[in-house]
Amino acid sequence: MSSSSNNKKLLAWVDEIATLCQPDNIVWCDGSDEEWDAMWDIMVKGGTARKLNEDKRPNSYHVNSIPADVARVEDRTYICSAKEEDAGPTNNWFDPAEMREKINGMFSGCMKGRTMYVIPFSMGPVGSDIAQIGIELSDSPYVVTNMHIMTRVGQNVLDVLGEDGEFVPCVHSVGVPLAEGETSEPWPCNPDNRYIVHYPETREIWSFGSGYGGNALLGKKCFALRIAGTMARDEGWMAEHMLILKLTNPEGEVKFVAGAFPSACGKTNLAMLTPTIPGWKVETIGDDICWMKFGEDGRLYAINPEAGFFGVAPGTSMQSNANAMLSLESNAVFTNVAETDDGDVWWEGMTEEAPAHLIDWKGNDWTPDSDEPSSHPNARFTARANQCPVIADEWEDPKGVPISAILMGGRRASVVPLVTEALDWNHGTFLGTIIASEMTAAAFGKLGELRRDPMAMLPFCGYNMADYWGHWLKMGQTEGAKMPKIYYVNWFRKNEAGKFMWPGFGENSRVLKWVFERCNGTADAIETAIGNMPTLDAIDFDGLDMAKEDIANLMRVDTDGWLSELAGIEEYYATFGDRLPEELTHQVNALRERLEDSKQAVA
Ligand code: O2Y
Ligand code: MN
Repeated sequence: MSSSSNNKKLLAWVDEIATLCQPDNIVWCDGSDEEWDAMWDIMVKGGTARKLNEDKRPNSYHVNSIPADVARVEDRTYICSAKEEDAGPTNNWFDPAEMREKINGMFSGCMKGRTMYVIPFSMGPVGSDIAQIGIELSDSPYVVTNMHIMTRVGQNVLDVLGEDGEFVPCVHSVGVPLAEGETSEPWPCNPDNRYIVHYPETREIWSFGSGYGGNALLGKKCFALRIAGTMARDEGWMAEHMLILKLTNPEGEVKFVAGAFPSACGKTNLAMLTPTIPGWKVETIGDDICWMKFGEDGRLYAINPEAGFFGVAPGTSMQSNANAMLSLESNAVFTNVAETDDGDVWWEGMTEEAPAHLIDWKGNDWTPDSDEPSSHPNARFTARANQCPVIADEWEDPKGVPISAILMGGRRASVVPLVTEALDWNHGTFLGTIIASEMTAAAFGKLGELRRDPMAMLPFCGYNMADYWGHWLKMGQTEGAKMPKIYYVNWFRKNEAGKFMWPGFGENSRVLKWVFERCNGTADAIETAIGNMPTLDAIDFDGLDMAKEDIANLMRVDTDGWLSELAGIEEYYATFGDRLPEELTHQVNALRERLEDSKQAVA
């Protein structure tokens, strides 16, 4: 296990960080199976990990963190742009010079007694024009193994980097140096001192104090969204929090669809869904992140920059997402789930009946009568994308796949109908800016409360959100651009009894079918004040056991509801001051006019 580089900038930077962090050893990672085994050997011996029963789940491991380090920490995530207004009101800004001083202090000697791993990784197929290279320096073997799954790690990345290629430098430390002879805690972290720091102008990432998920696997949210977002703005492409799926109709015609949904709104399930309508097929390109660049034909071509899934375990089952379950049958990592008596893993919702006895994620005996769930609500599986039974043939195509439609939506109990087609790109951009969703376990906040989550990018936009909206609008004005159609969807509308009206999961294929046919110009719609809506018979509801009343309600344009949303939208927009693109004010005014006109027409 070793790799090498002659990239002068990389070699100098590794030296510089080693001098600062003072690790006992430096290991250059090569992404090999031997390296995987060696890392797990260290973690099993150190009490961090447990190998799962080889007969049940080959080559897979279970790790539990400590309760203080279980999710992304948005309140400790910083954007250090030179000017505060360039980070904007939705980000935690910190003065870059002051942060550099802090970082120098924190990272000084922070890897003593540990090994610093140099992890060369590619976000996207190695060598693709849309892919980017990062190097993560980390003192966590858990990070090394998860990066093996989530990204492409190895010598081939360093080969593409060559002598003078560019990379995004990512430094990560759990923030717990060891004194001479001291051994590591099973889950080392420094929860009172967590800093997830981004320098958008110099394209650097520094993460301290957490070993978990998005805080530590720096290729994911930190690079692929926050830093890549600023690269995309500067270079005329898009880095989005979107799934990508391949949709095939019964005649074998294919379209690729992207989808922006806030964390924990079922992106992984939608990306892998099993259609309930005969003859239709959904295959997966990616479940979380999408990078899109214009092709020569003016269309947006997308890649999934990741190589694996870091999915929420609780609620994932053969019923809710069989393809995810089948992806994690081997070569997988499980974090903060429960341990079964036969050496496997279990989480709430995996089976209808819970096992009679488990060891919960905190290491305690657990029975179905226990007061707490056996797994943490943000427990995760890390699974290789190439193990997904419905991974699309094109998922590693270096050219990317042409996107025909973008779905966007949050979790709205009222007002927002099942599906609305945007009138054009600018209107679709406007709909993206007004996405709102309920709080989830993946982020700190009050459960159940609504928060605005434009384009599902609130925690992930590495610069001023209003400028990001401006970038969307500018993309649509690019000469020769053939932008995807945009659809605003809501799977979560409730009826008067407070029950979800739409069954979701595989039934979402009915909406996908309408979208596909709209892209082909073969499905009906009527223009309403809020956009183009399917006529009642345009969506295939055949065989769906749903009350007619609920179907009508799902599609109803709630004119008064939308009118009362407008004040909230304007109030939200006002927080961006003069950075707000004028076009969005125009969109609100135009929507108000259309709503008032339609109200008058009815009266
Ligand atoms: O809590 C974490 O560290 C993971 S958050 C996450 C993981 C995979 C995909 N999406 C998300 C998210 O929060 O959007
Ligand atoms: Mn996500």
